[in-house]
Amino acid sequence: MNQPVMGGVAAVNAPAFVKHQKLINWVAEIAALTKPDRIYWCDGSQEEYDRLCAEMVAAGTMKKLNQEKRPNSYLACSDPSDVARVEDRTFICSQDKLDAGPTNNWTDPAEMRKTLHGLFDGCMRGRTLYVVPFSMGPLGSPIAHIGVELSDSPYVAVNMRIMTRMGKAVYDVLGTDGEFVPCVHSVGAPLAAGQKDVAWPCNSTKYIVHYPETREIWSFGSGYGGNALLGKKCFALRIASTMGRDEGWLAEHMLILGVESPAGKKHYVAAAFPSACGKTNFAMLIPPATMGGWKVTTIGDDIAWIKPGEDGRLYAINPEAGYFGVAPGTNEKTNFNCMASLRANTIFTNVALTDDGDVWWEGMTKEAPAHLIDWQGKDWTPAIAKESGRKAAHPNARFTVAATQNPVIDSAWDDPAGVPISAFIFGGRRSTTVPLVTEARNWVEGVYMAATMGSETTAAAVGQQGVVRRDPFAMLPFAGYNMSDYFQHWLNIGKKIAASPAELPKIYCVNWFRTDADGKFVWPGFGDNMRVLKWMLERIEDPQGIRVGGVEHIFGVSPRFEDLQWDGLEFSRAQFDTITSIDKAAWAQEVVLHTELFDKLKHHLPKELEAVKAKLEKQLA
Ligand code: O2Y
Ligand code: MN
Repeated sequence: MNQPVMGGVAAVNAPAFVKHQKLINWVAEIAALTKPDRIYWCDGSQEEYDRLCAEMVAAGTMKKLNQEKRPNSYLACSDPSDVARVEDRTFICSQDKLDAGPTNNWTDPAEMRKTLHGLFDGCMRGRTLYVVPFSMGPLGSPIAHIGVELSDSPYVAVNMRIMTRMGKAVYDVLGTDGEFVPCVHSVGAPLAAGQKDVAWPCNSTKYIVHYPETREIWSFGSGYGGNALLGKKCFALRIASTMGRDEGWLAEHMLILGVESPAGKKHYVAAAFPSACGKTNFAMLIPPATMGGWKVTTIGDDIAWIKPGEDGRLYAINPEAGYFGVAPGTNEKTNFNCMASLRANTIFTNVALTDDGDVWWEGMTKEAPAHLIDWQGKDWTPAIAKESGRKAAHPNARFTVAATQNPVIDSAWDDPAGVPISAFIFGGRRSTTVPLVTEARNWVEGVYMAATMGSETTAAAVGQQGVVRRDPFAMLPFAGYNMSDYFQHWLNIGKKIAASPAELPKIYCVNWFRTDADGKFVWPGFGDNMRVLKWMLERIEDPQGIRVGGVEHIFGVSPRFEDLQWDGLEFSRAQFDTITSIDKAAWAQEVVLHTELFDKLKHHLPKELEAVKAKLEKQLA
């Protein structure tokens, strides 16, 4: 249990189940720096989870929701200044600035260590240091890796229990000398003796720091999401991508889904989309019944770790064990399976509270309730919203829920061996230019598609709306090293598979967001995306395109109208043309933007990608 302060230093008192002396020494070292009042070693039990939640309810950090309506669920509301990932405060502190590349913030590691030492000195005074052991990926899987997060936030401890395999069993895998990624997190709000705490402690100074060479993560000042749950973006993408580069595997911002044909043939695909492109919806898609018995199951909704297997194929795991999804816009129509997942055992953050103790967010129901308490604790009515534009839920409000609550979880989601990947899909939000779906003619062309991917900004992000931003591989904020080296790594993986007996996965580029002359989306999306998935999978089964056709254009191969199954959907040839046409003038402008990106990334930019661009330019000339 909580350990008392002895002579100003909290006793480490590691439990008997911790046999890793280096870990115990590291906890002692961080405690000596941060000076918490107590050290608590998490065991990951349900009893512990319930107790920490009860303590947060007593402290005003969380509210317990109506047990009848939302059993064992909680609402936490953050400080209004601490509501999202802070990309401008996120640093990749490699020894050499060039290794971080032009798309990351960089500071010399020695200088950053000095700054952080100052900030972390005494930053946990008056608080408990929670030792949170976690596995990213199934415990003991050859694709999984272990981390230990030291945090002064009980909210982090309970969220990490949902988002990762967290608890005692991790120590069995670690043994006496196993490797782990050390993650240090503080909300940066020490308490003086007798000082009353606030509901959501945080600090206006924020640092989310990665040292790729030593594989360390240090986070200060925020208690929110990707800034604080360090297994997710910090470890599973930024640090893991550098591990993947060094060890020959991939850490990607990708969902993984299983697709089974009516004949019972199953494939797994991994798909990368920038935020606000419906990734969680795609991962839990319900195929139209009229298509005759296709099934989609979820392995993961956000991150994939992918390693070459002995047979040369790529095998993927979801390193996470839960979903930290955006609540606004989610409803029974957009994502039935997600709503079903949220019926119980869920932590909601920054959504609104109904008068009967349940949750609500914009888009959850057609009609808003007559009265709510909004995410900032203020009275909210539809009339107030109309007058002030004030949202009941923050646009980045989230739910944290265990993957096992998803009714369409794939039976292999926890398989330590991972699942073989048949295709990679890359998509952005583009109202023009990019066709509904394009198959790359080869691996290099597919890597080019992913590298040059762009997406229009939405209201969900700060800044100008509708502007196309390049987001290579949907990894812009998450690549832990130089983006050009990352492209090269993808090319190298392709060469490695090509040299093995295995088939290379096919690569596709999709765009669900083409609009008509009135600015309305033409493609219905959601479940109907199954029609596109079906075309891809049939092409994979028929690589020569003998039975499943397509038409070749400057960018790759796209289906003709007659190549997609239309049962149950009224969709005209003219509509199809609107979302698949290639406008050469628009493509000429598009390639100018590719050139701008390549100019920015010119250090180590692979020649193969420049060659694909040159070929495109030649075709457009
Ligand atoms: O705002 C945050 O901290 C969450 S960001 C996030 C959460 C879940 C999945 N993806 C993302 C993302 O930014 O890509
Ligand atoms: Mn994401």
